[in-house]
Amino acid sequence: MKTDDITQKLGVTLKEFLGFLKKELHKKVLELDTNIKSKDYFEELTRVSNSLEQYVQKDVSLFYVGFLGSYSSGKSSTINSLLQLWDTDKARIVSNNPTDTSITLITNQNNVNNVFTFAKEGAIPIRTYTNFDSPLLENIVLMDTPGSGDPNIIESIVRDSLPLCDLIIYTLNATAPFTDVIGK
Ligand SMILES: Nc1nc2c(ncn2[C@@H]2O[C@H](COP(=O)(O)OP(=O)(O)O)[C@@H](O)[C@H]2O)c(=O)[nH]1
Ligand SMILES: [Mg+2]
Repeated sequence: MKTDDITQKLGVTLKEFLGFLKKELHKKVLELDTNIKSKDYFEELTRVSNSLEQYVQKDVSLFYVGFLGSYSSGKSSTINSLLQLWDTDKARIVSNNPTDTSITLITNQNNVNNVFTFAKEGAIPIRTYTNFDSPLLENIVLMDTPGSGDPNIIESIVRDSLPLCDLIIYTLNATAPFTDVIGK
C-alpha cells in the first residue's frame, strides 16, 4: 500500500472516531467539555485529523516552502530577496516589530486555482497573494508566516504547517538564538 493510501485511510478512520467521540453521551462520559486534559487530547486529535485531510487534498504538483520563526527573524526579508521584491510595490512589509497577523501563501497567478488554502480552526487567517509571474514560483508556493513573540502561536503555526509544507525554513534572530522557550 502506498503511503498516501495509508494516510487517506488513517484520515477517514480518525474522522469516524472523532464523530463517535462527539456524540452527546460520549462527550459527557469523556468529560470533553469540562475536563481540560480531555479537551486538550480531543483538540490534538482534531488537529491531526485536519492535517491529514489537508495533506491528502493538496495538489502534489506544487511544492510548499514555509518560512517559520519568531518575529523579526528575517522571514519576509528573505522572501523579498528570493523574489527580488525589494523596492517594488509587491515587497513584503519588513519591520522590527510584529507586523504580519496572517499567513500568506505566495505564488504565481497561474497557480491560483491549485493553491491550497488550508482550512484551519485556529485564530490565524490565511491569505493568498498570487499577483506574480516569477520563474521561481512556477511550481512553488512560499508561505510567509506572522512574526509572533508568543511561542504558543509559533508552535500552532508550525504544527499546522508541517503536513502542508514540503520544506520548512526556520529563521532565527542572531541576537536571540534558540532559547528554552523557542526551542521547545
Ligand atoms: N542584520 C540583519 N538584519 C536583518 C536580516 N534580515 C532581516 N533583517 C532585519 O530584521 C528586521 C525584521 O525582518 P523581517 O523580514 O520583517 O522579519 P520577519 O518578522 O521574520 O518577517 C528588519 O528590520 C530587517 O531589516 C539580516 O540578514 N541581517
Ligand atoms: Mg514578516
